[in-house]
Amino acid sequence: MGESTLNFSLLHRTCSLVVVLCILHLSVTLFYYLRTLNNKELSFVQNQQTQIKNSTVAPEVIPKTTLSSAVKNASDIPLIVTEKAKVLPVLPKCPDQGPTLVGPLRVEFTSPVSLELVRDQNPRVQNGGRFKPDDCVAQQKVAMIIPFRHREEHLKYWLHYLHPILQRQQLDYGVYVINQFGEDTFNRAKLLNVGYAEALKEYDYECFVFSDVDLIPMDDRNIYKCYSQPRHLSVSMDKFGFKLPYLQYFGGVSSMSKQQFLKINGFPNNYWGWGGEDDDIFNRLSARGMSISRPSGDLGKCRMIRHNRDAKNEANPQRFNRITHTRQTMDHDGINTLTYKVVNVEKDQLFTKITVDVGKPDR
Ligand SMILES: [Mn+2]
Repeated sequence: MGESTLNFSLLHRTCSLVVVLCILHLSVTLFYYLRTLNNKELSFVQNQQTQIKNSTVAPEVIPKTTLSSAVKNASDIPLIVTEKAKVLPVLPKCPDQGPTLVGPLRVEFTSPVSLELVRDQNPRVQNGGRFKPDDCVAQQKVAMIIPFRHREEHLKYWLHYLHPILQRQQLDYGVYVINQFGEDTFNRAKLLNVGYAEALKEYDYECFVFSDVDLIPMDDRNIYKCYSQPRHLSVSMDKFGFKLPYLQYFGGVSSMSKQQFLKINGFPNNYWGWGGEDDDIFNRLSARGMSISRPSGDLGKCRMIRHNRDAKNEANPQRFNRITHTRQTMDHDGINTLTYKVVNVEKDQLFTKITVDVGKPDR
C-alpha cells in the first residue's frame, strides 16, 4: 500500500514536470515567433540594402528615399545599417580624358586583320560589341551606328582600331552595324535612322555616333561622345588633305545626343545614292538654331580606307534640289516617318549586325 502511494506520487510529479516543460517550450516558441514578426520589417530593409549593394547603379542615382526610410525604420539596430552602408560601391564618374589615352595613333591598312584576333585582343568587349568601364561610371551611354553594305574588309579595320580606342575613352558603348538588305540603291541617312531606333530598343542610349565604316580616328583624345552642340568628329580627313572640305561639312563621323537628334526629326529618309544627306542634316541643325561643335584640326585627324565607289551608290542627281528644301521637308521626313523591316539580327562579340530592308526609291 505504502509503495503504491509512493509510486502514484512519483507519477504525479513526473506528469507535472512534463506539463511545466511543455509550457516552457510553448512560451519559448511563442517568444521567438513574435520576435520574428517584429523583425519582418527589419529584414525587408536589409533586403533592400543588399539589392543596392548588388546593383551596379552609380552612387548618385541610389534613391535617397529608400536609404533614409531604411535608416528610420531600423532605428533600433543602427549598427547593422551603418555596416551595410559602408559596403556600397562608390564608383567615381569617369574623367573627361581617361588616364590610358595615348594621343596620336599610327593607322595603316596594309596588313590584313582577322576578326578572331580582334576578339582575342578585346576580351572585355561583350556579346553584341558592348562595353562599359568597371572602375568608373561612364559619362555617357553611346551607340556607335555604322551604315553598311559589302564592306567586310573595312569593318574589320574599324573594329580592330576602334574597340581599343573606345575602351580607353571609358565609354558605355555598343556597336551597331546597319546592313542594307538587297541590291537596291544605298540609303545612308535612312540606315542611320534605323540604327538610332534599333539601338534604343536594346539599351537606354543617350548619345549616338554616326560613323562611316571606312573612317579611323588618328588620335584617341577625339572622344566619340556627345557635346552641348552636335559634333562633327572627322574634321581633318587624309582624303581632303587633312582639311575641312567646306565649313558646313558634316559627313564622315558625327555625334548627336538623343535630344539633339529628336530636335531635327532625325535624318532624311529619301536621299538615295551618294551625297547630299550630310548637307541636309547640316541644314536641319541650322534650321533648329544649333551649331556644329568640332575638335581641333590636329585632334580630329582621321584616315579613310581607299576604295572605289560602290555599285548601287551612284551620285544622287536629286541632291542639289533636295538640300534647298530641307526647311520645308524636315518635319514630315525623318524619324517620325521612318518605316523599315528587320531581316536579320546577328550578334558577334564585336558588333550587332542588323540587316534591314529600307525599300527603294519611288519611281
Ligand atoms: Mn568612303
